Amino acid sequence: MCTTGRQTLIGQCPLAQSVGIASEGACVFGERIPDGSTAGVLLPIVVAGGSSSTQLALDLRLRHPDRGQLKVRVRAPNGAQLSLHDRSGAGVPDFAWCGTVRVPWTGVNGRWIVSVGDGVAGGEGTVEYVNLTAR
Ligand SMILES: [Ca+2]
Repeated sequence: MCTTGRQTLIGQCPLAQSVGIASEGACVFGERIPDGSTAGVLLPIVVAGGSSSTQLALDLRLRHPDRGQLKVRVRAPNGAQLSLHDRSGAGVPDFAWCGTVRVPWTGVNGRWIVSVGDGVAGGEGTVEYVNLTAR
């Protein structure tokens, strides 16, 4: 479940439904992705309840006319960077990730940052939804 503003979403991620969610992540709706900015938009999410976890569930939905302009990264609390998407799929609209992110260490609590960069001027989009929880 994810609550923000006046909206509550439940069961948006089929994978998340199959496991107990130990903690709430965070979610945003309609957050603009800066056009022509490789730094992009940073979405900090504090993960709790995962002191013995090596995996997280990530549910990310982007609306954009061309996913080939987008880079999606996740930065762990320890500074490690994971690349989830790097400008593949030119001309294909939108991008979604709903699945497991595995890390080579134990304990996933702390402040994570999901970042979405659109380094190509022209064509802009929004982050429709993001949620990151320990599994
Ligand atoms: Ca663009």
